[in-house]
Amino acid sequence: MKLLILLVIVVGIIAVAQLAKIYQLSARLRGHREEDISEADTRLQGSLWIVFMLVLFGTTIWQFIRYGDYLPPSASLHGEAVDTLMSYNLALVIFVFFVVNALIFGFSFKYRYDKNRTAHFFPHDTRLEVIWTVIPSIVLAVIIIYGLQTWSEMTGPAADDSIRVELYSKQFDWTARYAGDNDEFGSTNFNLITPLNPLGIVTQDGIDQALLKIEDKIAKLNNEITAEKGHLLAEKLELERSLHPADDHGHAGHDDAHHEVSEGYKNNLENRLAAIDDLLESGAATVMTVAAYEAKEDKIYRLQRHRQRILELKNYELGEDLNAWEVGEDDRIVKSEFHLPIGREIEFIFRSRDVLHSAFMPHFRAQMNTVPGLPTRFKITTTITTDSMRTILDNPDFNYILLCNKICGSAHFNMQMTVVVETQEEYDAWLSEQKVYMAEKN
Ligand SMILES: [Cu+2]
Repeated sequence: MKLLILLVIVVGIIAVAQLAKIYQLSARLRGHREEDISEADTRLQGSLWIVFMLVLFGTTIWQFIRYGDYLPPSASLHGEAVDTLMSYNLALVIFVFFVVNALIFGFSFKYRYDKNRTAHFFPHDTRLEVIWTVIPSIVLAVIIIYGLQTWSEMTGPAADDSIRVELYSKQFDWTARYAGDNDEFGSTNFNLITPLNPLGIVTQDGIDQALLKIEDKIAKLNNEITAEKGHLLAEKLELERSLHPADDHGHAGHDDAHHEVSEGYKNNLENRLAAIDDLLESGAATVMTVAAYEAKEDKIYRLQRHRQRILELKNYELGEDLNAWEVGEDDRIVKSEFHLPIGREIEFIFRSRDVLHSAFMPHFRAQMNTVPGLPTRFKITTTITTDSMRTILDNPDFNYILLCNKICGSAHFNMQMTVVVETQEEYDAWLSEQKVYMAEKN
């Protein structure tokens, strides 16, 4: 069947090519040149411009009717400003679109070839040049100034009574952080990031935890390399040489003196030798390549440096300001869903652990890149609760959403969080139930 279809297509192409050839031949026989175009042809082509223009305008208008209302109503105050800005820009673009296309297609039709018409020589007109330079400049300036104004309102300083929420991105999830009763976020340091402290909040607990984790890792690596067979054998040889110096002829007198002083030391060596023999006989000794051994040594070195950085942070960075250690202790950490009260100004602070992500909350018309090492921010004022929006959209399953809008890796699609907008009382109740930072440790 497929072969048949292919055959029909091939035969069809050959037929068309042959027809074109016949047409050329017959035209030549009739004394026509290929480049001569009949008046009927010109009229047809000219009318086709108009037909195309009408189809283009028609489908554009149809798309606006069909898809123009693709967004649910804005659920934030500044979202309304963004929507107005977008509508204004869109109206302008549509107006220009219709004018320019009407001129292009209309003139193509009106000035189609006519052998009785001679072209008018019109090389330059200063007035025309000024008009089509100045008008677009003014329009563009208005667009830019209006856009900048809306932008600076969204990113301007937040009010004192605004609620601050930190959104922390990493491959591949979001974490929200709320300041505790002290209304202040604890400072953070990436050196302190551990599974129990994913945001690296600086507190005594956080530091102890990170140090413990590092000690564990160093101890484990140390065990691995001290049980290496080649090194054990070398150590054994060394120990045996120290324990039986008699093998080393010519220094007997000196060794006797040494023997007297270090009876305890000798015991230590013997114990170590016995331990090595146990390891070798039990088969617990490992064999690794020189490269693997050195890689582990290098890892230990880097962990020690990490430990050093934490100790320095402990000693110098916060130093005298004892309060700084406690600020973060009541921070609340929230995963998978976060809540906002209705009618309040919310200031979002965005941070990223690893790569660029983008926090996108389409219903609030809010989007901001999250940049490693550079906190970004954005403020909105909520206007519609989740419940009201469900009624408006007639969709009982509707939820506001935060999602990542920057392709950040393999599980990017899964990087989202539900946002719940509710009354102040509901919000307060919810927040008080949220996990206090590292609470499970105490
Ligand atoms: Cu992402």
